[in-house]
Amino acid sequence: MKGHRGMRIDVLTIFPDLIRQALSCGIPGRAVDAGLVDVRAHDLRDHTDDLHRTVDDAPYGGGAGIVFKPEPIARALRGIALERPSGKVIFLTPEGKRLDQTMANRLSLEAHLVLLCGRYRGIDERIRERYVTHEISIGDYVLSGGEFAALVLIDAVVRLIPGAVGDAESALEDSFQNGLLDCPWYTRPPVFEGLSVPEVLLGGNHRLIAQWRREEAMKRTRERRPDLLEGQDVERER
Ligand code: JBE
Repeated sequence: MKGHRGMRIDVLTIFPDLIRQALSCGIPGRAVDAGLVDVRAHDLRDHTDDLHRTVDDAPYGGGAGIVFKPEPIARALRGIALERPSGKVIFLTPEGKRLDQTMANRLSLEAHLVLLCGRYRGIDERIRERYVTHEISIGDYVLSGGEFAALVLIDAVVRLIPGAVGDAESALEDSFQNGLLDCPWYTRPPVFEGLSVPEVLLGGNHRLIAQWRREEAMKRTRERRPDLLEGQDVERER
C-alpha cells in the first residue's frame, strides 16, 4: 500500500444521497468497501436552524437566482474541522482551476479532502474568503450544481489510491498517465460484422504488440489532441 493510510473525503451538499449512491458502484464502491477511502456526505440542511431548513436566499442587490447562505456551510465545515482539522476545502466551480490528471495524482496523496457543492448561482462569497482553500473546475460548461463535479473529482482521485484498481489494470497504465490518449482495444470474436482484429494482436509477439500500441496511441494523440504533445519529449515518437 506504499504508505497510504486511507483517505477521508467529506462532501457538503443538499443531495447527500446522490453522492452516496453514485459512490456505491464500480471502482469507487469497491474502494469504499475495502476501507481505502472513507466518504461522508453531509446534508447542508442538517446545519440549518429554521423550521424550513433553508439553505439559500435571494442575492443582495437583486437579480435572478439564489445564493447559498453562509451559516449552514460554516457550521458544517466547523463540525468537520473539530473532528478532523486541516483538510483541504475545495469548492467546485467553473471559476476554479481546471482538473487534469496531474491534479488528480496530487490530490490522491492527500489524507483528507472536503468538497463543497453549491448551486450554479453560487454561495455567499464570504465562505470562499474565509473557509475555501482551493477552487476546482471540471470543465467549461454550466452544471446545475457542484455534485457531479465532486463525483468526477472523487472518481478520478480514488482510483489512484493503491489497491483501488487491481494490478492487472494498474491505474498507472491509464491513458493520460503517460500524457497520451489510449490505443484501440479489441476482444473476441476475431471478426465482427466483417471487421477484423489487427493481425499483430493475434500473433503473440509481445514486443511487436507493445510497439503497435505505442504507435497507435501516438497517432491518435497527434490526430485528436495535438495539444497534449506540446512540450513533450519528441524522443517518445520513436
Ligand atoms: O466544473 N465545475 O466544478 C462546475 C461546478 C458547478 C457548476 N458548473 C461547473 N462546471
